[in-house]
Amino acid sequence: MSTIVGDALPNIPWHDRPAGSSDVLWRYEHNPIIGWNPTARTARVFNSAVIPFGDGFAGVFRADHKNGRPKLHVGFSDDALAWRLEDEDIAWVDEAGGPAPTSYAYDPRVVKLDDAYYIIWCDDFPGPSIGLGRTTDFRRFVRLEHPLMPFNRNGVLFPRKIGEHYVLLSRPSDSGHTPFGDIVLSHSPDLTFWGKHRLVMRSGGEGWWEGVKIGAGPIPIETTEGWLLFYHGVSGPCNGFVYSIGAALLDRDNPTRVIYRTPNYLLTPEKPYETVGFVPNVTFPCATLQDAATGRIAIYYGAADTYTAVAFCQVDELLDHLRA
Ligand code: BMA
Repeated sequence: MSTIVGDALPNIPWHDRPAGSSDVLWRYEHNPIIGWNPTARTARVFNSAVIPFGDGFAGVFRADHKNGRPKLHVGFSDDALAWRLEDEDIAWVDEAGGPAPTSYAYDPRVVKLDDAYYIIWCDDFPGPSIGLGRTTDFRRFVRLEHPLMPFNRNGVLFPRKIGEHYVLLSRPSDSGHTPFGDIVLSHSPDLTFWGKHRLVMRSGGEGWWEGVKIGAGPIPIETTEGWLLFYHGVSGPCNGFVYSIGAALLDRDNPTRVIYRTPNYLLTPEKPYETVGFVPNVTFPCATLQDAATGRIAIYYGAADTYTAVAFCQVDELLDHLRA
């Protein structure tokens, strides 16, 4: 039985766990779903966000252009696996309707909040900070005030107010590749003014796989037992960072309280599309689709800063795994 609080999603992409596997999170056998040079202008599409939209799905994709700069692109899909990506990046406007281009933009998340879709990403402030924007139709995209000051590279909104406040997870950083990082949480009454900052989880935990830094992944999933948060955990062997995927359960009314946290990663770079690419050894989750009727979850992650890949799990099995 599912413990997910939310809507049924009968058209969620799904493949059963492969025979012989006991993994809590298993990869889609046809990964990656987006490979090198997916459009004329773009070299690599990864660390991207998808969401149910209309009869199908929409997405906001991190696309590194052939000049090396990341931008955000829209895509649409009927099955959330085969994507029609636009070659032009999003033409942002400001709240007055004037052009508001990004100099770079990466690692988007998308969430439906109230009557609109909000996009949150790493933006140039100058220097990395959190950008926020809104759309209702995935055609017109409006940039809003930056929620946080530089430097911060990783913003994730909760899908509803908790009590009186919208809630944002982030990972304060430096302006470079940041050899540290914890997950903090901020509150806002209006999505403009943010405060009451609180520490949620620190890097380290019990494992070296998350010893350098951790950051929230997809929009947290509400369950009857708490908020299910997939996150990235980074270790620092001698030849660079390694990004793996873990999960935690946060208190439903007070998400600064961590109820469970995986001692071991759930997924780490193993497959060639995860270990070989523009940045080897990266699995970086940015979105999920979930079906409250069956408890199925599809997780979208960037692989090796090059590919888009999908993994699956069943919410009850994951909660049992976290409790163990
Ligand atoms: C992080 C972000 C991600 C990227 C990762 C590995 O700091 O920049 O976009 O996937 O590094 O390069």
